[in-house]
Amino acid sequence: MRTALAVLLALGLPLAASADAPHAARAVLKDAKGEKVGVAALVDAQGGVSLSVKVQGLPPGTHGIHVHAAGKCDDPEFKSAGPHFNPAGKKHGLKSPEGHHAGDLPNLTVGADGKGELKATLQGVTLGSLLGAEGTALVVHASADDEVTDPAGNSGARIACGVIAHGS
Ligand SMILES: [Cu+2]
Ligand SMILES: [Zn+2]
Repeated sequence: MRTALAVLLALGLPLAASADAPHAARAVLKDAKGEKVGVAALVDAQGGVSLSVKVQGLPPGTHGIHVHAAGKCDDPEFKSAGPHFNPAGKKHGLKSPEGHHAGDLPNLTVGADGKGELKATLQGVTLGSLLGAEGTALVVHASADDEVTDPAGNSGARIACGVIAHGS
């Protein structure tokens, strides 16, 4: 992506849409077996980053989903993704009076067909911060996020993970 941009710049082509910071990012969610179970698209929006996630092949029910602070999904338990993305040092939970983490999101509901969708805005976040040196990852959990218990809303095991990367 960077290389392609450099080539375009060198050719002097108009780049109105790419003049400043990154505008779009994506994540491909994979389960512990490495199977693709979803995709997420992220775009800069007013006051934050708007996120759109679509999943398939996940267990039906309500699942916690968060942006985590490291762009790594290396081990099957996805511990490498680290804790929730929390540059402001807040506590966990969209309903926490001392919260919330910048990476906290509403729960993802998966239907009986294994499919689910979530659209939400990460308030006060920029794509630039998500794509920083450490990177970030989107993680889906086995259980619902209670949206208040620190540090992860009792949302249980990490069942899918995708590194957030440049691209649309
Ligand atoms: Cu999480
Ligand atoms: Zn959190």
